[in-house]
Amino acid sequence: MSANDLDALRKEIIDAAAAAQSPQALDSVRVGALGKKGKITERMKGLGKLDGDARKAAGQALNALKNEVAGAIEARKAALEDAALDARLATESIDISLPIRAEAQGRVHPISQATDEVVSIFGEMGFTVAEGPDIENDWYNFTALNIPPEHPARQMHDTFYLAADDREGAGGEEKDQPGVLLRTHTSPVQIRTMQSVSPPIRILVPGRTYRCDSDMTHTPMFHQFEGLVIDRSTHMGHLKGCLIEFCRAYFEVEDVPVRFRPSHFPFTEPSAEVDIGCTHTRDGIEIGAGDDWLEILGCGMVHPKVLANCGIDPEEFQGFAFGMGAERIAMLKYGIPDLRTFFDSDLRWLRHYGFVPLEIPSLTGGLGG
Ligand code: 2NL
Repeated sequence: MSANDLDALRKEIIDAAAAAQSPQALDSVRVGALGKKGKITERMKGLGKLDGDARKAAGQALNALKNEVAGAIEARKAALEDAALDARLATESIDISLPIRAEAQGRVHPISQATDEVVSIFGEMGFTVAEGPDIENDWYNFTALNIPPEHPARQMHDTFYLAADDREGAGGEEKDQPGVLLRTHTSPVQIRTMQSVSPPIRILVPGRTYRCDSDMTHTPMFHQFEGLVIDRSTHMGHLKGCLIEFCRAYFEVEDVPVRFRPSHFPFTEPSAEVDIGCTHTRDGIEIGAGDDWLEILGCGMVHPKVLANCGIDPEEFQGFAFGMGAERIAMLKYGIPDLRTFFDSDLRWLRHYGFVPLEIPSLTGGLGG
């Protein structure tokens, strides 16, 4: 094997590597030169036939050639990979100077907007949000709340009871267990919270609720916000301060008149309904000073029996609770005249009454609406 021979082989392999246009083609060049039956490998095998100094010289020359060829193949491989990456990046490039398209399209539903606003107001006062299941049983929805068995709310025509066959895992012993229902208020969430965490408690509970009722002013599914505060010395003054502050923040009228009117709920004692001042105008209702009153929420001091039902000692702790209809307070603030339109999924309605997503309500940034 002459030096000329080796030079020719070197040129042949290095030219082939440089000409390879793909990793596969390059690998064929590698196998043809350095593989088990490759041209360099075959020549290495032939070294055994030589002897002494000739073998040593030829071995060194072949080794040098092998290293040089391997280096050239590696370099070509890196170049091919770079080129492939450049090509991919070129096809995947995006023009970040284009305007965002979705911004002008989507709208936040007034119920979501009202929820964000109410959560933000009570959040500022130290409340956290609590949630729970829509499917409940009559202990959590009624019994724990001191609502007696003969109470009208428990009747079939006021509450959606689940037929045994519709229940998860129906059959067996569960089939005989009565009173699985769709919650008629969010209060079961407060019951579950009182059972599982020890006071002090300060929670706001937004959520869907269900009643077997459908006409101009009632829909079978609607939304509520309820709140619960429990501590050692929570009293009626805290209830009043908290709810007056809420009315002012939510309706964004600093001196809106607020009136507490005695009322009755089985789960609170004493109980009250809260009205705010308003004027009826040609265009609808204006919130603020005026000679009319508008009922917006119910509240009271949690009944000692309700505390005891949840394992809280009424001698040691007391607290207040409140509840309001989400659709109702959204209609009042945003001037939406008809409850039923909330559930029509009409995009023209949503474009009119909906909110721009990036304007997130906060007390400092403005609640919007
Ligand atoms: C209304 C009145 C109210 C409550 C809800 C409540 C919950 C527990 C204990 C005591 Cl666990 N009370 N919730 C209290 C008073 C009134 O809602 O008019 N809602 C639309």
